[in-house]
Amino acid sequence: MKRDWIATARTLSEALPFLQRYDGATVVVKFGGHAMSDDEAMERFARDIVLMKQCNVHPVVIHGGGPQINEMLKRLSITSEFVDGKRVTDAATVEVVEMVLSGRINKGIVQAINAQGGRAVGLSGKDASLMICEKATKTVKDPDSAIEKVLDLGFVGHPVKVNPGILNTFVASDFIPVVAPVGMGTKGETFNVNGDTAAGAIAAAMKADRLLLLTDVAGVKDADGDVITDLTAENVRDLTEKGIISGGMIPKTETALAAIEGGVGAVVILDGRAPHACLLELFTEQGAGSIIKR
Ligand code: X2W
Repeated sequence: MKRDWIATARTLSEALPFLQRYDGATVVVKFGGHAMSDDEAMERFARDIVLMKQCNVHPVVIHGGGPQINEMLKRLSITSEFVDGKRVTDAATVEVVEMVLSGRINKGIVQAINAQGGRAVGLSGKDASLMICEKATKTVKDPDSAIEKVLDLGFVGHPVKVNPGILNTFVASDFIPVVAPVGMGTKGETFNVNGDTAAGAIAAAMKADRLLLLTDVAGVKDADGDVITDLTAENVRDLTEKGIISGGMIPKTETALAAIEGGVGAVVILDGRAPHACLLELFTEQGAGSIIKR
């Protein structure tokens, strides 16, 4: 079949208002472990990121890697469990987490971006003291006695101070920062931070224009299972109270609310497995997933 080049030119022309709207914007992109399902998905993602930077839209990539950590822990016969979407992380586990996130995954994304002609630089929350953490705490109520007890999640970190200076330097140049969600404690500890939490905290510290949370679901769904394209913080709180937002979506919407509260322009929850999800959201009329604004 003959290719319709006029249609291609039209598509480019239609992107003009969006390119103008996001000119010079900072867009924090959370790339989850599930979204990097195969080499092709990785290549497409990398290409979108390089295209953004080429168009003077400044991406800051924060990645996850939950499934890849699971795989490595399994190989090493280390078992792990999750509480509210957070991995209970003992001393042996945090070593593996840092090796997988800061090593294989971070360098894999850096290499994929550079293979598309970008200039990616990989770092973790330890570099230039980017993300200082404290031990995360989790209290649970015993259903029978209603007595609250504190669960020990080990080396799960809660970001208390983000120093985005290093990222701002990259944004102002032609480098693309790629950040592994590993935080540092003030007493020499290494902390495992949920990728969404890290992305939210970094986006807020940078006062990013957009935070894109690439996941493996199409967005926030209503009671009928249809994606809600536009939401306010108020809508999110209301839907959560009604139990319509539940399960794995809760950490994402909580991250979104905290990021908006912290000064991020808007947060989009979208399916990272869909081809060119970032381009669809930023540069087309239709957009993608669910956008949450103040
Ligand atoms: C995550 C870090 C990786 C992550 C973990 O250990 O799996 C905590 O749960 P995804 O792919 O974005 O889920 N950390 C504390 O968040 O990966």
